[in-house]
Amino acid sequence: MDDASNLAPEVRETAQRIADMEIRGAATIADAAATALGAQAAASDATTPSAFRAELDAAARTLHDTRPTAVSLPNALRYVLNDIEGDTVAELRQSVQRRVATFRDDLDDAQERLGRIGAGRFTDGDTVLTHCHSTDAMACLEAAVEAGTDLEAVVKETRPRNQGHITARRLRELDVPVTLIVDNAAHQFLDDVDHLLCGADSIAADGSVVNKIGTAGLAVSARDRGVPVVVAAQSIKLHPKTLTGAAVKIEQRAAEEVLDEEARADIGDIDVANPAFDVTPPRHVDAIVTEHGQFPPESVVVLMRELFGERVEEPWSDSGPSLNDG
Ligand code: RUB
Repeated sequence: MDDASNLAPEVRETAQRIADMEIRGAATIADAAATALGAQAAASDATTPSAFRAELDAAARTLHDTRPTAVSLPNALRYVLNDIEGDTVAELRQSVQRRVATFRDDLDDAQERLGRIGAGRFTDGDTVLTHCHSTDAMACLEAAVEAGTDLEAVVKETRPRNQGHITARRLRELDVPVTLIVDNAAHQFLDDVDHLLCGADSIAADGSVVNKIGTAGLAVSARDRGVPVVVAAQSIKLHPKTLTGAAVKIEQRAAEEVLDEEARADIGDIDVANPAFDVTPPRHVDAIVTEHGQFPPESVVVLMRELFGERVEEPWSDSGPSLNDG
């Protein structure tokens, strides 16, 4: 039966935590979504293969509908649900669980490999400017530090959610000296840094990089000052649907993230816009670092075709329950 009442509690909980940004960042969201599909497979008491598949599709829809911009989420769901094999519920369950385990291992491997490749961009004494918190970008910095490279970091706060604080804490743990700055100070610091390093939520076929709001303006400034703009993004961030002309949807988040009730009461009735991501055109990006090597943004399409071909179907995408149903 394809309804929300068959959703495993782990699926509901994961979906809620992604929507609330307790689970955040494209790679972490992908990992959590795949894990939740595994939980759905384990919890299912479906008695027929078609009922089992319908439950997984419903779980995938619920997870998919949480946040629209990071393509790692549908890519993870597609990876787990495409090519599951079996004639019985038990075989299908095992197949899902194998695919979840492989997906998660591959995700870890990819990040490690990408980190080693990205680390090669840094030399002793370099200062790196970061934006938001990206585990792919951190993997490059971690690998560099592990290899003995002396780095410093200028970390942007990244309003409104201050993900820069997570980056600052992680860099402190690595003994990298950190200077935290407000977002508006970034331009001024570009003369003091050697690299701009950020992650990505989605990369389009033309090499445009969709990442946390503020990336695009920062990349323009960095380019103007001759600071290389490096995007660390494992291949799960490549958006296969953009091969066929689809646009990446930019998430608009709640006004309360920008203006709390007290401030609103003080200012009066105004509109607040809170786009969570923006699009950096390929001409402002020097390199995209993936687990398959570094690419000029314009050539990332070759990798995209190689990895995804034209397989962009979403087996879960018929209408079905959302978080608020059931
Ligand atoms: C996070 C963000 C990160 C990318 C890459 O936005 O924009 O730069 O997701 O992260 P939010 P990672 O905090 O709104 O999810 O490299 O960890 O996948």
